[in-house]
Amino acid sequence: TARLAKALQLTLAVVKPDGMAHPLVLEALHQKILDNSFVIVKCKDLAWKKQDSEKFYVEHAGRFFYQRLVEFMSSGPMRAYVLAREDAVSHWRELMGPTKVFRAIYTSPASLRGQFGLTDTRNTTHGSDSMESARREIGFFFPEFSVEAWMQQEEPAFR
Ligand code: RTP
Ligand code: MG
Repeated sequence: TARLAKALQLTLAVVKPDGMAHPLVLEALHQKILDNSFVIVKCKDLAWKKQDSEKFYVEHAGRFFYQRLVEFMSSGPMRAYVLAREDAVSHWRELMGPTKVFRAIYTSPASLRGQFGLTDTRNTTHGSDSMESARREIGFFFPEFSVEAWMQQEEPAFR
């Protein structure tokens, strides 16, 4: 029904290069997807050139961590997911844990960053921080996918 589709949100989740290099990150992430009733709408592996990285993180241009961030994000393979769930954006952020690794370990040891984060930059995963960011970021990673069209379905369909 339309009600079902309206309750759903989409978010973008990305396993960053450090997460792809760790043998347990994908397993832990998939377990969280299952335990929390997320649906995987899209999934793909990709790798960025430095220009992709700079474009995606343009809002952080000039910050002290920008250079290492863009180099890190173009240093190896990534896996991107479009995830659907009620309240997907904030729920996924919760499962990732805080950005900074000390805070993640200290306040959310069971989160992905709490378990696997290496540094404040090499923090395992990305998750959109709002529905607006999710729309922009899903478009960046999956240009062929239409969030609008997906959301307008009477109920989620998988073709
Ligand atoms: P994201 O956008 O990736 O979900 O992360 P976030 O909202 O939790 O953090 P944000 O402040 O938007 O920063 C984006 C990414 O930049 C790297 N970062 N490094 N102090 C540092 O070294 C630092 N601060 C941020 C992280 O990879 C962070 O996810
Ligand atoms: Mg952010």
